[in-house]
Amino acid sequence: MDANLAARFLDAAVDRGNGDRTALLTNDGRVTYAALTERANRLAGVLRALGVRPGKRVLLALNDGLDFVATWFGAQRAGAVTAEVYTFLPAKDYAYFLGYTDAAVVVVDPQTLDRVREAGTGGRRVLVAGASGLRLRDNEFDLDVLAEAAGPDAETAPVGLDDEVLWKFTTGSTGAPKACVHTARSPLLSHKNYAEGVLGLRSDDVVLPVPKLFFGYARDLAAMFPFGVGAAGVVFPERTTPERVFELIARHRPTILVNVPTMMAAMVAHESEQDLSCLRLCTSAGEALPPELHRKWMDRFGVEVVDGIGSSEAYHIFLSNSPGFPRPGTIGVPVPGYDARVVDPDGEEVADGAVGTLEVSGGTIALRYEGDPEKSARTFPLPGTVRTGDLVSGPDGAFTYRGRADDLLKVSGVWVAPAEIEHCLIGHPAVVECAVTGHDSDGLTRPWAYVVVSADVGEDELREHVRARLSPHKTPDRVVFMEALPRTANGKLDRRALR
Ligand code: 3SK
Repeated sequence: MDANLAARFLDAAVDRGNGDRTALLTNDGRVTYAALTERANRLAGVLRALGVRPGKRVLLALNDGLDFVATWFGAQRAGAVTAEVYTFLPAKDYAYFLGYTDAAVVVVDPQTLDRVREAGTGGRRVLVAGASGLRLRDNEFDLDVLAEAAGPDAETAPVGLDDEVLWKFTTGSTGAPKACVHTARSPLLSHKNYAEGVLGLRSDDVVLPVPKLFFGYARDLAAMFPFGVGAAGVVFPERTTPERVFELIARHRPTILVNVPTMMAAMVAHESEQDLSCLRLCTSAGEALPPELHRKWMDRFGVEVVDGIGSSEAYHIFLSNSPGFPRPGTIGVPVPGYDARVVDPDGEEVADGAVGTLEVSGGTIALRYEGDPEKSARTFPLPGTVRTGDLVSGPDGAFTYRGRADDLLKVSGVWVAPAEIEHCLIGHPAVVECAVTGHDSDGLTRPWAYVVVSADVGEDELREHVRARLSPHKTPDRVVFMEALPRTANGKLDRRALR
């Protein structure tokens, strides 16, 4: 069967008789599978007319909504390679992504248009969603006008399982973001093994994502995987705040919340009464979920958490807990289809329970980082294997996350994982979020903690909280109180900014 993702996720749903079912819940109302498929078809025609040929990149700098999803699937229908980026980037970052992807077409909306213009599009075609009333320039096209003119039926470009169809960007926390190049096999296998196999996604599910759709974790779970089972996703353009999440839960009564630890902490700290009884699951990924936060979440909301770890390199979540088997403080076991090894710096497997770096093999590992053969060779030592750079111990029933190998601190001659101190601090009732980094003190590295608190608490009390629970050298030299911790676009802690 053809592996074109538009055929596999949209046409298959319509063919199964789901045309009238809800595919998306947007601020403008519900969108059926038939309507989404027609919009995607029209946009496939538009992209073709603008010169997009199979294998060419289409860059999305679009806020979440119907047009994000329809353009994405339209580009897939046309055989293009999709890549999507955050919508609050400065112009210089769009210049980077435009050059790096060499996109044939960039799709923007009124909010991103000016910064993309400032970035300089170099004669590329710019497709503008929601352009009505805007004065467009040369090479800029009104998406609605072109979609109206395009036919509702579109040719589906033949795509094989091994064809490159999408790029997922790394967060760029250690340099410029790189694209992990994926074939059609990656989303199809992740859907089968994680969404259906682990989460048990079913047709009556409604999935609400906390991160925005440019982050593959959210895009796949809210605007692709549900379509494989006739379920629905909620998409909304506004920034996600706890208030907005609560409001969307009340309005759409989702069954699955796709969450990240930082939002879980903010939701727990929110004082208002909330009814989350519609949720059957809350996924947590993107960062480690401290066991204490997991406990606070359960005490407050009682919604089961399915904690896992994924990456753009591995396409999606590759280790996870599963519904009915929560193991707080762990990231679970390999998702079906993956093998995980914990290795020492020489690549030798460490003893059971010892800490080492995680290597994962499976059918969804990226082919390469586009344009970076050295980094690709270091990260993907064999086809289908990725060195994640994550420190873990396990299996012992399930893997435990110990931090990023490159975040380790050498304090008093001993390696210290910031995650251990962070997990301890979050156990203090007043601590909502925290991060620990190394601070240079006369040539020696000392741990400093940065905390967001919900109640009056002093530095000494927090240092004492750690001293009473961990070895003395792990007590932070300083505790810095902050309004919020710096975060990358997809909600991960930005340690570089803290340092
Ligand atoms: O955490 C990540 O970086 C990630 C990336 C892609 C898909 C899923 C996840 C959790």
